Amino acid sequence: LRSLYPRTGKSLNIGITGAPGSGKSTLVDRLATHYRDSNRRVGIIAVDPTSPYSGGAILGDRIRMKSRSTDEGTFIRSMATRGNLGGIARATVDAMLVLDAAGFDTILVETVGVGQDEVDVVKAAAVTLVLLVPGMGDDVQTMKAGIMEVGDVFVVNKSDLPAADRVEAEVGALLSISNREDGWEPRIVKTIASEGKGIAECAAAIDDYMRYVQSHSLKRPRDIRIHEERVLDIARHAILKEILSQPGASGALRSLAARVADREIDPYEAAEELLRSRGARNKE
Ligand SMILES: Nc1nc2c(ncn2[C@@H]2O[C@H](COP(=O)(O)OP(=O)(O)O)[C@@H](O)[C@H]2O)c(=O)[nH]1
Ligand SMILES: [Mg+2]
Repeated sequence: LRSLYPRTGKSLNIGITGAPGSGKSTLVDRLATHYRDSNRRVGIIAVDPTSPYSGGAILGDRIRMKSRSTDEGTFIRSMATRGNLGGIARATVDAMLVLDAAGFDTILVETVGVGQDEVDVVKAAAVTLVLLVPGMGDDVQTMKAGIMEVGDVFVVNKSDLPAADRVEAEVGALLSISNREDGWEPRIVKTIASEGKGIAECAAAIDDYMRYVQSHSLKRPRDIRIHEERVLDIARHAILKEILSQPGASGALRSLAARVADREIDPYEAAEELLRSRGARNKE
């Protein structure tokens, strides 16, 4: 990644998030086709919450995206989330960098918008699509709980189903009371991904946002914010790794934890102790 890094920064990274079954893979496949038609090289990364060994969801995604898988201008990579400490977000961003360096100018990242990991992933994208579908009552609820802020474009997919208009109105109402720091008013587009309807409108909304970012000089501040997070994340990880790789570290952690469990010390004290072991070594 160090040697690749100077070659990165050229791709348009698009995050797509939404509940399982909302049609993310279907939309990604259609968007990929749309971009391929204008000769862009498309990288696709699917972050799936189920392990490839138990759920088979990854194979499912690959099969569903089959129309793309024989095309040289498309690369599909699935990432399994195996519950490691924020590792998936880092690994996903790394995968985006590799595709970027390899000349994929458009990268679509599909994540299930649930955990912090997924939110971290979409925060690293230049533009984020939030998928909603009619008939999932708590979706709008979920948006209030945080996904609202990450959406630059809201996609009401499965607009062939009744109540799509209502979802659109609800999202619109919610958006009208939120006010974004950057002044962008998120677009709402209706799609029927399974029939390829609304895809051009969706791509146009993405373009609109990117133009807005460009014309309001938002790109650099946003990039800096993204990279601040990333540097912190890598540093945090490195510190933990350093502490836990010291000889006897796991034993020391175990006995600290036992003392916390016995109410001998509190967890904050224990954490400080753990950090001190690192400070001591650095002085040596
Ligand atoms: N009725 C309808 N079904 C759709 C639409 N888009 C996707 N689907 C179906 O919804 C199911 C889940 O789609 P998928 O793309 O796998 O969702 P994901 O879990 O969010 O990636 C599949 O059976 C799709 O064919 C749509 O616009 N309308
Ligand atoms: Mg999917």
